Amino acid sequence: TDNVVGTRAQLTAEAEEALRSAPTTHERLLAWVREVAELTQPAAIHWADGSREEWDRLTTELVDAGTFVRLNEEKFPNSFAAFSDPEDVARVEERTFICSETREAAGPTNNWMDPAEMRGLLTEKYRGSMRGRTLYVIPFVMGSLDSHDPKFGVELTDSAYVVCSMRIMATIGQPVLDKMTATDAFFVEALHSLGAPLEEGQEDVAWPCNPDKYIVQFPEDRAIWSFGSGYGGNALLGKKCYALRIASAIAHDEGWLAEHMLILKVTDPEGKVHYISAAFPSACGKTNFAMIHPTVEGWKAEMVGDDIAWIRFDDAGKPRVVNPEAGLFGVAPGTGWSTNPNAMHAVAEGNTIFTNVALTDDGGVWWEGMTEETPEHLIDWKGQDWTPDSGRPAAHPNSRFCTPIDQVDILAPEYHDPEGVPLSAIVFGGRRKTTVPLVSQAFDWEHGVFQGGTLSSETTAAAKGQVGVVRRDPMAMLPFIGYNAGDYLKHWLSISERYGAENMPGVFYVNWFRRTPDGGFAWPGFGENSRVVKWIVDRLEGRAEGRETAVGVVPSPADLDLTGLDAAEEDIAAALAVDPEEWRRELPGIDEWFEKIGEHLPEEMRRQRAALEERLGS
Ligand code: GTP
Ligand code: SPV
Ligand code: MN
Repeated sequence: TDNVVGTRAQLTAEAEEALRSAPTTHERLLAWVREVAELTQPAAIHWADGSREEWDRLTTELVDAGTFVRLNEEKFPNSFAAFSDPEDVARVEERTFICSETREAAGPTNNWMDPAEMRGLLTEKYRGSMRGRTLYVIPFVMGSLDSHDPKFGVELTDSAYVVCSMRIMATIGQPVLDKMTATDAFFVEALHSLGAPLEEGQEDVAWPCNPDKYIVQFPEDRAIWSFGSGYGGNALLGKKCYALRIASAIAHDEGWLAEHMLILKVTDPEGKVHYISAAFPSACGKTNFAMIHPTVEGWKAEMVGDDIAWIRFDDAGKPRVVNPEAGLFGVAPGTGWSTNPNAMHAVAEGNTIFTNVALTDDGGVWWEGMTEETPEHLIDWKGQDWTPDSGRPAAHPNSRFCTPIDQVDILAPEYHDPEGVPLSAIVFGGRRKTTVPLVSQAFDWEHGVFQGGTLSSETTAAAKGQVGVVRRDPMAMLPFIGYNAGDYLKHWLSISERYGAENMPGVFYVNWFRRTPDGGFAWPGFGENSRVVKWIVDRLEGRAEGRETAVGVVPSPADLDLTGLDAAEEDIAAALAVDPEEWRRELPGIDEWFEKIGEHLPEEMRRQRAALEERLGS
């Protein structure tokens, strides 16, 4: 490969030996590892086999290094807490780049730099960046290794925390490498360095990173270069970088969809099964919805995925969806025994890495919303003593649990099906205090693409930057589209032409976050969202009513099963309201968004916008 340019330096004897005795004969991989090692100058190279022994060794090393705190074995077996640099706590969108050949291909919503220029710039950053550290080679596959077309990747990283986290989030190690080698498979090159070389005798810090961060995707080359951050989607490169940004570019070329969606299996009281995907922006309720504990009688929910969905179409044009991940990287705050017991059970099984939560005095973890009662004393995520009157959160708002998916009691067995599950409906959703009703059904596919393409949501702590600002977030993919956003909307529209309108899933749009005048949530959310799920499935089955509004078909309170719901009638009415006046005030925001997309905006989107205005009247 010619991906890393510049002068070569010698490897350490240990690194040379690791290359000589490599557990693969995959030539491109061997050449690339050598090239990266010569550039980054690690003290050693380690081929991750994904074994339990390797996990035990690395977690012990991380405890010794001060990166991990081993939790109380009785409460959280084989589990650890990590605390990041306070400047490295979330995705960094302003430092994320789509380096396609042309600026136009990246489009107006992505940061762009000429790929050759970026490679040149980053090559200098990577030069010597792994000195004193180990270069870990992590072969991984997104989705099943038994898929007809396994999507391989190899992450090269100098972070043992990343190796341990990737072991939870993806299928990694020797079996993956063996299949890659035997089939001489293509793999996505995913290079990651903390950018914190250790000089001779220099003492390490608990969370090495670099203030100068780059999260770079080269969509044409299907390559990822990440530098400077050790956190979440910036560093676990199989997740957002590969399974969304790179995969969305692959999906565009191959005629499928790589989306920021959970996958939920719903069984109705007659035993009929539907699979539903839902796209909500970061920290807007995907994991919670995926693990919903239904309150409505006779309905059963199971989880297939909580963050990413790959939707392909079979020979008959029917959509089938897989979750390419093997773990959950879930928002801790707000996840508790009352709101999400399924998640709590999963993490309580152990084998979990917590990052930026608070520590309890008995060696456990705590975060806001975990329990009804607040502990009297904690060590907060910054390592400070904390009491309920400290006046600051104990856990960082983007603190996370990283847990194997098979610890979820309600994991649907079909999660393991390499070709996925049939898809009945797509749900879009955002976090809006006003305007957007609890649920609406799109009139047709094109209207659904308009709903998704103009989705709006208040920003959250999942990305660095201001929180609570309303922004357009098409299909909840704004930070994850690996190419031009206008072409992305065109691609969505083309799916129906390509596979047949009759094969398209139903499209719905939800908002769990509408407020009442007193500032509270109009809808109780969480398990009560099952009432909305019931309405969605009943609409698909042609057995629920709704009224046509300007923004889609919306249930009246009488159309929802509200049996046993503890909520005031006026709050429910407020959650379901469609106020044409409020919606007319949305139009300038939509226009601004379309302006931003520019020339590549499909004409159909303008037609939909005009039709909405007409339905709203004046
Ligand atoms: P990412 O993993 O960052 O993509 O986030 P996510 O979309 O998986 O969001 P998650 O389910 O973790 O929820 C984020 C926050 O929203 C948590 O604090 C939840 O407690 C809260 N939340 C989730 N569902 C609901 C709901 O139905 N109502 C209300 N009021 N809050 C919710
Ligand atoms: C998100 O921000 O949507 C996440 C967290 O799921 S991260 O993996 O860091 O992107
Ligand atoms: Mn999540």
